[in-house]
Amino acid sequence: MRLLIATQNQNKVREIREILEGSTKNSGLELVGLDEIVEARGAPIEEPVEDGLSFEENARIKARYYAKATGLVAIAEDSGLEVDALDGAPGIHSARYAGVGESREERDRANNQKLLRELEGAAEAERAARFVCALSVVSSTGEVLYETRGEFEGRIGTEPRGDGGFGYDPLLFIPELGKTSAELTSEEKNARSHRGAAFRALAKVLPSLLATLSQAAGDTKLEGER
Ligand code: ITT
Repeated sequence: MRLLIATQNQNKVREIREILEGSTKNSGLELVGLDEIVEARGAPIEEPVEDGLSFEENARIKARYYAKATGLVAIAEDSGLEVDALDGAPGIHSARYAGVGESREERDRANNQKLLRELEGAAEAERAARFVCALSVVSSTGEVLYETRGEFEGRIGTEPRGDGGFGYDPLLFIPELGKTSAELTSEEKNARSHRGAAFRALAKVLPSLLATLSQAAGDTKLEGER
């Protein structure tokens, strides 16, 4: 069975593949990226309008949209950074917080600069923050099959540190490790991250989810034969 990793963000795709690798190996499951579908079709898939009011709503919007667009079971996630001193901002607006930049790298850089500006003069205790990842799995017929959320706690540093990861990783400092998320190896980040937590929770229920889907597919076939 093919499962779509429904995101246009290649950094997310890389991390999701790493996190799910152990649970999908020899499982009969194939993880497919949007880039493979686009290449096979020779036509791009437009991005959906993410007009939900929460990470959960946006994850579901994306999973529904890409499941419909591809006819596959789609796993989408909406993620971002919540900063306590900013009442949870940038939150669901994390990807385009600074509102500028053509490329992802430019946007990430501008977002990080804006965040540091907004927090200028904020004391350490006010810089508490977390990454959030809401995950939604939707069947090809639009049925929500599974949803969960993961979080990754830290605090916002006073300057970017590290070259790993993407987005706000150079700014999320993890006090217990004395490092930012961008200074962790991908294994270290995945073991603690919001995305790691959400996708490991999914990995646990994947076998029963797939059994339900195969059963449903079998039932439909039987009905067709009647
Ligand atoms: P899709 O909607 O296609 O999945 P996107 O990058 O637009 O891709 P989101 O709308 O979920 O995804 O925005 C996520 C943003 O939150 C991302 O661009 C980063 O700025 C930030 N973010 C999420 N997870 C992160 C992580 O693990 N490390 C650093 N920044 C992260």
